[in-house]
Amino acid sequence: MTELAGVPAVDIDPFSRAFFDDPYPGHAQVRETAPVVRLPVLEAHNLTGGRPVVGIGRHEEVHAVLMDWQRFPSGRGVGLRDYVAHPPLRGPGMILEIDPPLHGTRRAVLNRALSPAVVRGLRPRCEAAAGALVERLLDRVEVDGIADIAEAYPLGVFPDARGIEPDGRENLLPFGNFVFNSMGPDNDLLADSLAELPPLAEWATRQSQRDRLAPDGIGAIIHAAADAGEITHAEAPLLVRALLSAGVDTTVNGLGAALACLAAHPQEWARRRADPGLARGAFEEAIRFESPVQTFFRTTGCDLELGGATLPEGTKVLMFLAAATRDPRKFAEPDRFDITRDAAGHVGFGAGIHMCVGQILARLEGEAMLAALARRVAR
Ligand code: OVP
Repeated sequence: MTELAGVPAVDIDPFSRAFFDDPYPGHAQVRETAPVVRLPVLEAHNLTGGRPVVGIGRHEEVHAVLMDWQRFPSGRGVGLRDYVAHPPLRGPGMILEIDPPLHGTRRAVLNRALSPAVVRGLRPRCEAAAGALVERLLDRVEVDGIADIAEAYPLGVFPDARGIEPDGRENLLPFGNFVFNSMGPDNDLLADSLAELPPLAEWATRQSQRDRLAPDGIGAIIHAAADAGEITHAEAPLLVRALLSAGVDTTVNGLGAALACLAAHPQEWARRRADPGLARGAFEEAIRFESPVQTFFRTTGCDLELGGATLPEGTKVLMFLAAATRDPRKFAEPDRFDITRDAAGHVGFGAGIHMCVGQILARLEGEAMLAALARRVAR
């Protein structure tokens, strides 16, 4: 492995169960050690053609890398694998791992499929579903916030919006799990996911064909773009499928984060209940506080300098989004959950050309669920 002058190593495995169970000390270590740190545990997996793997946890560098797709492209994979040497474990990343100009063509279609107008049309259904779920749960002695709300709600609402049939929805969570596990090294989490993958992938592909989709859903809008010649008929089902990869785990994590934060901070929940005007801020602060997507990689496209470090072409750069959203250089008292703070500029939805294309729908789901709870649940 090449030397990287002046770049200190941090000895963490950010894709291990132990790290996921308590990521905060590791985030602080990456963020406070240096603007750029070396991650030897990830280098040892030999998935980067012998090139370095570094991590960044400060808002300044994470934001700069997100904004700079020319020097930090996504096309060599946003996981640890450098696709130059190690082919993707799943079909081509249709948008997440595509650089301009092709990225822009596909993004324009998804922007329209998930536009404010489309999401506005979904609002009544989302609100009704949230209200109905809360009414059902009120009869129960005990409610598991993750299984019964954070998972149950998006699993009901999102596939409906996208327009898939009810059978096989139990595949959505393990499929999303696989997608995110595929970003890390070859560890036990990925092995478990790969073992159950074949029927899941087949199901997801089948659900993305035009004849399986509701005629008035988000999926149908994407297929219509192929009729208009914006994208090809081969690309359309793959882009529809990407919504299954990207839209489920993320909203489950976001909603779960919001519930966990508001349960742990009863005074913030009381403020939210008293003032529906805080709906937007409460969900946004939860996204800042926990960052439903914890990390993504970029790959340096040339020799370059970042945060005082000189990095060779082909370096994998792990952006710790969840560390950057708690960077005290950017947010005062970052470990305080405060639904009235200005959370703008957090990178929980990313930034730049790849910034979350589903964020309007994600906010609708989060705000609708919290509103339904606020009306009926005191603590
Ligand atoms: C959070 C995301 C996540 C996983 C997969 C994809 C996108 C995809 O486009 O395949 S964004």
